[in-house]
Amino acid sequence: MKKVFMSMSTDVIHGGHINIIGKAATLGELTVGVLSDETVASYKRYPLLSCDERMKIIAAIQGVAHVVKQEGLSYRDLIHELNPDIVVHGDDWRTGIQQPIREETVKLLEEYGGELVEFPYTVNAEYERLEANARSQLAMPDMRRARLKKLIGLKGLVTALEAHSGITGLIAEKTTVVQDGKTCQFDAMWVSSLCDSTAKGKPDIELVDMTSRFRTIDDIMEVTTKPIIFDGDTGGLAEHFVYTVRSLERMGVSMVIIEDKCGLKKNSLFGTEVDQTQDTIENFSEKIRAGKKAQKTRDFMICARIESLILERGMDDAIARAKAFVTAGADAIMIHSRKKDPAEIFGFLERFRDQDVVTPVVLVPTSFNSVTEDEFKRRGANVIIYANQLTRSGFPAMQKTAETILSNHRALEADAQCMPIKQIITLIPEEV
Ligand code: SPV
Ligand code: MG
Repeated sequence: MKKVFMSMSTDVIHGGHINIIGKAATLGELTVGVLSDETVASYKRYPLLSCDERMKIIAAIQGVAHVVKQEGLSYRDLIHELNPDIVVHGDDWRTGIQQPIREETVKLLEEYGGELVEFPYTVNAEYERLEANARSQLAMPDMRRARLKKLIGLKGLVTALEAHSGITGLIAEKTTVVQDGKTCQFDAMWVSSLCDSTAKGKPDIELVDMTSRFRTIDDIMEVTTKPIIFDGDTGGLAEHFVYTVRSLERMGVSMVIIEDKCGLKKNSLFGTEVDQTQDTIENFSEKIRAGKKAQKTRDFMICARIESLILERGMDDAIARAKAFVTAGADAIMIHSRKKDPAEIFGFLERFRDQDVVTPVVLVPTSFNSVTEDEFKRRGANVIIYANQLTRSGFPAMQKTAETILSNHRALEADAQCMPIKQIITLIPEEV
């Protein structure tokens, strides 16, 4: 009997899936690779059913002889392990994001005379409706809020990209790259005070008020489903912070990060070039305690951001603060540095992980940007925030276009720098 292999990512099983399984089973003994949660999350959307549950359901379908877990979109490992005579897939993967996976599979099969059998893919309107429904559920406050903690648990390390508007939110939501048989997407979005302020032409000094910051969150939330980490600056007075916590929770934000500074806050990347005051451990701990007490849901996270390295107060101070803030109830710690050399960040991670192996650590590698996500993960970090790169690339591009038009007294020369008009008018999907 021939060995047949196919792969499944779905958690919404419909007649089309049963049909393709039935057809595959007529070709031989069928093994189904069930995509891991992490793979489904980075390729499609966060799965509504866990991999274990999906494996149980698929194993019970008539025609399925075996189920195995498939890590990654690539068939490479399982083809090497199982040596199937036939791989079955719908013909929809000839184009789009799965095309390179198809090409790799064809090559792997050719190596030993295996065969690819493709069945015509049929669009199932009911499935499309359920899929759209599942997607919109992910955008609802309870689902969205809870997902950051789940993703940290699932992946160990998650990434967040800065978003300051609906369109930057869409970029963070949809950008996908296929690499080594894996799809890469950002896991979450960072609503940066620097970029939110910059987009409004204002300095990053807590001048843009909370109502306006919430409006930005709302713009992003309206068109996306991914979890949001909110830059809460200093959190303001503890008496005000409790209201911020409640509002963010209600909106479906997953985490607020507040920094242990007080008085007129300036952006950390100025370091000691400007006057900045660090809050006392006692005051800041009190603010964290007040926030945690105000919180209504289990999944919302308050992250304490430590500015000791930015303000050159030393590693001992940073470590003492981390300990105190976790004791006060902080769900995560963010350590910041503006040095290009990551040594002090690595030093912090080593010392912090000696005393605490569970509390997630958040990093914003704007200056120490040579380190890869894998290395940060190995050293004990859990959240990597790309805090300002869209703003820093988008605004210069606009400036250059403005200059090109001014210098030429017409727009012709600027056209090459612009997205074609056809593309811009179809860029925004009608439904998220
Ligand atoms: C922000 O993005 O607003 C931040 C990170 O707070 S940093 O600019 O590095 O301080
Ligand atoms: Mg900020």
